[in-house]
Formats: sequence, C-alpha cells, structure tokens
Amino acid sequence: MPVRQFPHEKKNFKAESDTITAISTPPGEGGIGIVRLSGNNSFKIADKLFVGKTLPSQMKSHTVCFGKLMDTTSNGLLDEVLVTVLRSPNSYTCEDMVEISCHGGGLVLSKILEQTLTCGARLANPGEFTLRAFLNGRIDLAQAEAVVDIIRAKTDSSLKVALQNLEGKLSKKLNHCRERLIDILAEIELGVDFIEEDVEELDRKKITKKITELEIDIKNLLDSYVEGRILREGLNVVIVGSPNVGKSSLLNALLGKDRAIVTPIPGTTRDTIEEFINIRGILVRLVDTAGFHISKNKIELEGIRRAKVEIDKADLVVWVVDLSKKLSDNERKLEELISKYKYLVALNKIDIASSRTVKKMLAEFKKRDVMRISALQSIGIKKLRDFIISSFIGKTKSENNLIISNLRHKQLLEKSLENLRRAKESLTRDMSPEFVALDLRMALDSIGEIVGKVVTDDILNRIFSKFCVGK
Ligand SMILES: Nc1nc2c(ncn2[C@@H]2O[C@H](COP(=O)(O)OP(=O)(O)OP(=O)(O)O)[C@@H](O)[C@H]2O)c(=O)[nH]1
Ligand SMILES: [Mg+2]
Repeated sequence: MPVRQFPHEKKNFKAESDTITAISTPPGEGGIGIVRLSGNNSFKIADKLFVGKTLPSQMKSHTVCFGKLMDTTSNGLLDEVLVTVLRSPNSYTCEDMVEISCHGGGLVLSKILEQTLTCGARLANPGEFTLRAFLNGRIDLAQAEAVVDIIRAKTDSSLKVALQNLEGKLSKKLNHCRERLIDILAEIELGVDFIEEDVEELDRKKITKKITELEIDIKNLLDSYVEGRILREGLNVVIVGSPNVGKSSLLNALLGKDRAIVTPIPGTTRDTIEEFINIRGILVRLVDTAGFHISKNKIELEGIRRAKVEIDKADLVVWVVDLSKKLSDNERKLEELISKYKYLVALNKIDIASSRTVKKMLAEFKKRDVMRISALQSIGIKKLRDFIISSFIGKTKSENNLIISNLRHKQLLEKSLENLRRAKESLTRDMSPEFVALDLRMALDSIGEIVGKVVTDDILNRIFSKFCVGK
C-alpha cells in the first residue's frame, strides 16, 4: 500500500525559468572575476555580448572560448574574457549556464553585469544558483546547506564535515532512515486495512523493535552534534581563577606569544581578552578573564561581570589554581559558580610547589579533571591542549562516524525522536494503528525536512538567505 502524499511534497516547488545573473567572485580587486548566467536564455544573452571564434550558443558543453566582451549600447570593448559554456543538465544549477571570466576589477565586473541585465537577465537573489540546483533535483537541502558551510569553513575539520555533507553521506543515511520508516508505516497501514476483516493483528512487538532500532541510529547521530558544532564553529574556552594565579600567563603559554600583560600585581587583567588558536585543526576561542574575588571597585566588578558572561558561553571552563597558595573562600565560591559547567582544574606554578602541597591539592580535587602545569615554564601545556580537544572530539558513535553540525538538523532529529517515542507509547498502550501511523508520519516528515523532501517557502527562505549573491 502506498504511503500517503504529504502536504508540502517538494514537487510542488519548481525553479523559475527566467535567466539569472550575478557576480560570483568577492568584491575588491583580484586576478580574475566571474559573472555567471543561468537559465534558458543564458546562451542567447552571451551571444549578444561576446565576440570570439565561436558564439557561446554554438560551443560544446564544458568548453572555454577566448574573445571580447562588448558594450551593446556603445559597441565599445568592455574587456577581454574567457567564456565557459555548461549545458543543461550538466551544470551547477542543472540549467544552461555561462561563466564569463574577466579581469578582476570592480568596475569591469559591474559593467559586464549591467550588460547581462540589459540583455534580459535578472539579478540573482542570494543563493539562487544553489536554490535552483536543489529545486532541479541535483542536490538535496542538506547538501545545499553544506555549500554555505564549505564557503565559511575556517579550519580543516569544519571543511571535512561540510564536504562529507556535500558528498551526500548524511543525506544517504537520512534517506535510509526514511525508507525504514516508510516500511514500518506500510506494515501498519496493511494492518489498518485488515482490521475490519479481522484477518491479521498488528505485530506490535516486531514493529516496536524496528522503531527502537531506528531510534538508536537517530540518537547516535544526535549525539554527534556537540562534536559537529565544535568542528564547524570552534570551541569556546574561558580561563578563570582568583587574582594572580597565572591566568594571563596560561593564555600566553597556550598562544605561544605574549598577548596579555602579566605582572606580580593582583588585578592586572581588568577586562576579558579574546584570542584564537588552532589545536589539531579545531578553532579554539580562548578568553582570559579578570581575577575573581569580592570587590567594591567598579572596574573590577565590571570585569567580574564580564567573566561571568564568558563562563555562560563556554564549552569548557579552565579554572586556574595557584599551587603555592591555600584555597581561599573566594575560590570555593568560584567553584560553586562553575560547577554547573564543564570545567577542569589547572593546578599552576608546579615549578615552585612542594610535592607535599601538590599531593594535598590533588586530594582536594579528587573527583575533578585536574592538570598540573606551569604557565611560566610551559610545563604540561601540550597535555592541556590535547585534553581540551579530546574532551570533545572523537566521541562519535554514529555509523561511519557521520557527524551532524547544523542546528536545524539537530532540532528536526529531536522532533523525529519524540514522535518515534510517541509511536512506541501508542503501540504499548494498544492504541489504534492509525495513531501509531500518525506519529510515524510526523517523524518521517521531520527527517524529510532535513533533506528537503518536505519543504515550505519559509524553510527555503531561511536557508538560502544565508548565502551570498552569486552562489
Ligand atoms: N613560578 C611561577 N610563576 C607564575 C606561573 N604562572 C604565573 N606566574 C606568575 O604569577 C604572577 C601573576 O601572573 P598572571 O598571569 O598575571 O596572573 P593572572 O591570574 O592573570 O592575574 P590577574 O590578571 O591579576 O588576575 C606573575 O608574576 C607570573 O609571572 C608559574 O607557572 N610559575
Ligand atoms: Mg591576568
């Protein structure tokens, strides 16, 4: 029995057929610049502007021709260019496309763009080339989103996750989940049909088992989100502690340069200091903060307020403790404050601490994650760096180490899990198969929304508004 049609099946959305144009290279001067055309009239428009050995409309797909680009009004030369022709369906958008590579100057590019507009093209909206690739079925929505991630990638690891998504590995997994759900739905709907004839009862146990298997797979994917988000956006680490314990020294040691002022005077750092480092391909945002203590001084109070704001945003709090001093009441208060966050204790100044004090401190922090370091002499810093990364990365259990890194995907997977849970509940409560099917269909819709099997204008607007014009 076929599964019913859904209200927003993608086939209701079609790419517009008009021809769009945009400058696809970034603003500013460059070696080359590219103006792109996509749509039915791309070749006709290019023919009007280009003078070369062959007219673009006569060129073979995926070939390049050198020639002159002319101003149609004055008949004057605009630039010497290379024209690339890509014929439908073998192009980025699946439509006929022309790419005009000219010299990379702002004025030349805008004049060529103007000419394509004069000859009948329309200025493309942000991401419209990619939107067309999606609507024409070359890529799905998760792949389209990966395009933005590739453009924005700042580290090897974020690029790797984005490429994995562009290749369609995530989509394949999600489509497989959908197929499994459709099979379960078919089984249930068969049961619904037979119910009146009293022929076959629904095998509730078997169906529950299948749903549970699906839940595990989706849960594993969901669990990869923290790692995915960190790979994509980086890790937020904030360094906190009492005055003079060596926070700024630790920031400098981690950075490998003298960024923050270090002095023996408590209260040296008043504001938060932000720096970025790359640890094993992961972008890490490090924040040094003002020493935490009770104060009436307005500047210090503001510094401490800012430190609290940073703690709230942190993935990891590094609490620096001075091994040469006893733990103060202030420090116990600070631990109370950070205890709801993920934190690690960095016992600093190991170079001047006696082994007795070290032992005592280790006993004090028995159940916490503890590292012994000397920020001044760079002892234990490499270990600390490794620890920071390995607390977050490499923990994914999903099949083929698939990682989700997009908040939209995470929220939709959570929604689908919730509906699977409801379906199981309806099964155990012996509720009518229609109820079970309803929940399963909602779970199916949520997964479908990730890959774009189910879409609305709103979803598309939200996704493609993040693109730049020309992509
Ligand atoms: N012996 C030793 N001294 C250190 C170490 N780390 C920091 N210090 C010294 O401790 C003092 C304070 O260091 P800072 O890095 O400014 O400490 P801070 O926590 O940033 O201090 P505030 O900004 O005032 O809160 C300086 O004299 C540093 O040289 C260490 O590992 N060993
Ligand atoms: Mg400091």
